Amino acid sequence: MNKWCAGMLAAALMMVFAPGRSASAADPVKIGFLVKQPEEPWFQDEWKFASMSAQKNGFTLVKIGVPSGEQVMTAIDNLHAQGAQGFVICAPDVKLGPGIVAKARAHGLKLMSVDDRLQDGKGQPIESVPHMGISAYNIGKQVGEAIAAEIKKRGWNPSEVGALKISYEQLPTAHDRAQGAIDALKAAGFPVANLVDAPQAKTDTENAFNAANIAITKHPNFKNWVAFGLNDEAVLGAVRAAEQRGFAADKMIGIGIGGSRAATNEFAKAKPTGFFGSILISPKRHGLETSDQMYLWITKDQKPPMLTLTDGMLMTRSNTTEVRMAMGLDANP
Ligand code: FCA
Repeated sequence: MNKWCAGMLAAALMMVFAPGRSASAADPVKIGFLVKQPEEPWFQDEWKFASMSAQKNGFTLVKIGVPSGEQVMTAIDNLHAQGAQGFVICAPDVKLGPGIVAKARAHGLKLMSVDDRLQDGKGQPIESVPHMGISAYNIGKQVGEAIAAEIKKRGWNPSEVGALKISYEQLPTAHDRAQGAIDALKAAGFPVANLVDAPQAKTDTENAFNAANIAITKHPNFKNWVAFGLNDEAVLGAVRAAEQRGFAADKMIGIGIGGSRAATNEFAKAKPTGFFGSILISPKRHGLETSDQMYLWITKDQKPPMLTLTDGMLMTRSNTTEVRMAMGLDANP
């Protein structure tokens, strides 16, 4: 083989084995943070904390809302074109996992998931992608325990109480959260027959409202209601639907998950609503810590922990500030 051939071969090999934009130590660090529902306060808070990491570490953060699979794929291409080295993602559908992994790899981009863990073609978590999520089942149990305690405190007869499960079964973290709540209610002696499934088509307040509205109409026998689901938006939808049907704060106990503005705005209302509480989870850990980890991975080749599951704390109207401070957050979101 002459020199020219060898050179061509080496160049071809480099193209095959190093398809990403080759990053050198001098390249400015650019990290993407892709979220499925940019309008949701939880994700805005995640972005806020990711921006803090960017400021602290001196990298450029690229925030992209990706409500569809198509937008995810375009966003990853754009990140590559802009010279990013990695990204953190909460995908609109965990089944996009294999496609996201393949595209990240093709572009030589480091990949971490947050909140919703990516799945492979068999519905199993993709364990090779570092992930930070909430300890969904345990947090669901906290919801169920708090609902059961409040039913008892109010002296309600459980046989007259309907329990609305605002469900979104295709998302594993949604399933696990609801299952935790159901198991805790059962353990507290709540009648299983009074559990009412209200599937939502999308994970926002409007779809939760529609789901709850149908379920409540179908069960006129209950005197009081309780509600739980994936997040604060799910429970807020249920609370608004219950209000419309005459179940106000004295006849409804809704406990959400999240604790961002969606919940604190509700607690700030002069008159209590059926939105009794929320398990506050940490947008700081999910936004700042994941971004810090991605930065260290890119700059120091330090791989993030493969799985981190974060906790939550019950927050109600009466202890919003204390609980937020205890979780290392500012008094107000
Ligand atoms: C999921 C939910 C969000 C938030 C997050 C931690 O992505 O859709 O509302 O609860 O998990």
